[in-house]
Amino acid sequence: MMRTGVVGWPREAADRYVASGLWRRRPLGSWVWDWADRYGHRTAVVDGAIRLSYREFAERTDSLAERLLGLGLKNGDNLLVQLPNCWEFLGLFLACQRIGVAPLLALPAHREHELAHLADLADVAAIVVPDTLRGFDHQSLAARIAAERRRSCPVLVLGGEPDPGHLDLSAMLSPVSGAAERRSRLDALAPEPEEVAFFLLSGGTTGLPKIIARTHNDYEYNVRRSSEICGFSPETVYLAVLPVAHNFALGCPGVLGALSVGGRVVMCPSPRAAIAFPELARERVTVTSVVPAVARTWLGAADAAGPDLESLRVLQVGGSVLPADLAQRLAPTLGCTLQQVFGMAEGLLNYTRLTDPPFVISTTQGRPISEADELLIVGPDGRPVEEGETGELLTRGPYTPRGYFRAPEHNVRAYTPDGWYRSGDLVRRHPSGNLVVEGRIKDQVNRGGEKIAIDEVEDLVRRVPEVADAAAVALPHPVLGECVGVCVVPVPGSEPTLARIRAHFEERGVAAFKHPDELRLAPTLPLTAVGKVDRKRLLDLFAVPQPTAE
Ligand code: J2J
Repeated sequence: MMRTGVVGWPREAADRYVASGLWRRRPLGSWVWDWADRYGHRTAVVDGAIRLSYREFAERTDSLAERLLGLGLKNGDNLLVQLPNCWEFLGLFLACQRIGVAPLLALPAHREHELAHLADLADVAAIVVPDTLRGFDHQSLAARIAAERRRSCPVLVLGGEPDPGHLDLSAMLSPVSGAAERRSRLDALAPEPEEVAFFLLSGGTTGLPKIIARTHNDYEYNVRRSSEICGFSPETVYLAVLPVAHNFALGCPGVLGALSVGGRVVMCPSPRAAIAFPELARERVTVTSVVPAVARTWLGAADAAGPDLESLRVLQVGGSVLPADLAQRLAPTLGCTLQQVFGMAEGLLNYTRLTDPPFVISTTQGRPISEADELLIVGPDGRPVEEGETGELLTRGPYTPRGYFRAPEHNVRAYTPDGWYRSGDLVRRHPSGNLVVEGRIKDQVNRGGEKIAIDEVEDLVRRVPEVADAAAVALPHPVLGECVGVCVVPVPGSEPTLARIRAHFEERGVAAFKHPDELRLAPTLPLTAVGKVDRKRLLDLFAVPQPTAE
């Protein structure tokens, strides 16, 4: 069932990807029994005290898939998922793949502002949330969003007591007998491989988060090729510490990559060293992926405690700039190989190779995973720069969709007419052939790997009654890399504080990582000669400390 608003690959490119064997025309749901048949009694997933074999995992996944059908969900429907790292996420993700329901992967940090928009845009047919998480009542929020939907929208809840009318996700994952018959019933419902398998979120550069539709064909390749490059094998034990709703921990190679080669996945609810290190030691984890901000805290913890990280072979780091000092210290301190990853939910993935020389690993962000990845590095005039010069990275390829989901106006700016994705990243090619990320031209804050659209923040700040005008900027931050600064022109006679502005974000239900970190008040915004906000002068305002009443 084709969804509307999906920008597919042109016929010619799709045929080429199939003919060259990159696209195998297999729906992601076929993984479930491929894995169970091959790796049956091996442990697939560990989550705290829970350990499930591939076979148990397949039976539970299929049982859930059939119960989802029982709720009236069907091929072509979309479902909003907001779950922390837990085995149930994987069961749900794959149950959806069995029946052509596309999960939209929201982050645990998202709140009403984001979720209501996503539920609407994707016209979701069900919502799945934890009861509460870190003190926040997700169940009540999901109920409010479901009530706003024009169609009936069941709410599935993980943990706690489901409220009347809500369903218990754990119960829906309990195995029912008759696995073989159910398997063939569900096989008959497999979606077409060129259809949407699931939705990732883009930090976006304008407005609310954009939705990226990933297809079975493209993501199967994304995962398979990533696993190959990262040397994943049945010996792999992958620790999921970043949210698995992120492309990185999901399929680069992530949890799906580890499972698809018969490895073991350990679901960890937090990247904090105090939580992740004991898991790492207990399960003899061989590989994990983190953002630089987490890597920095791990370095400190490893220095201090000398914990048993001996099993760790590869640490993947990506999502934001990895400072050189950190890059050099990680491998020796943690006793593993560093792999830099420059990826994007929009598609293109670059990895340093495990065999690259150490100086290449610590100073570059890797190279594309596919020979079919097309890259252009262009100057402001849109023409390719000289070899080795810095320019904006444009890309097309077998796992880089040609447009955002249901965003035709934005697509005109974010993609060229012939389908190149404008990454907004400034890169240059290193003599080794790898890419070096030099900066970006998109209006975004990269706060510890979380992407925040500048104009979304500005728009929210302008809604504070005491604010006449506002501009936001990415400020340097010692741990997060960047954080959010806002410069406000107050309404005459008022003096908005940072606390006041943050409270406004809270009231509107905006994800906490987007709340401004620093505030400056100014009589006017600094403007350029053509009347645009002068970001350079804006940044200068933050160089001088300004006492604000908080
Ligand atoms: C500098 N900037 C980077 C890096 C991403 C793997 C890893 C990361 C992501 C991701 C991902 C960077 N150095 N090493 O999806 O599968 C910035 C760039 C890029 C944007 C994409 C994956 N790695 N970035 O971070 O969709 O600006 O994906 O365009 O969240 O992060 O963000 P996102």
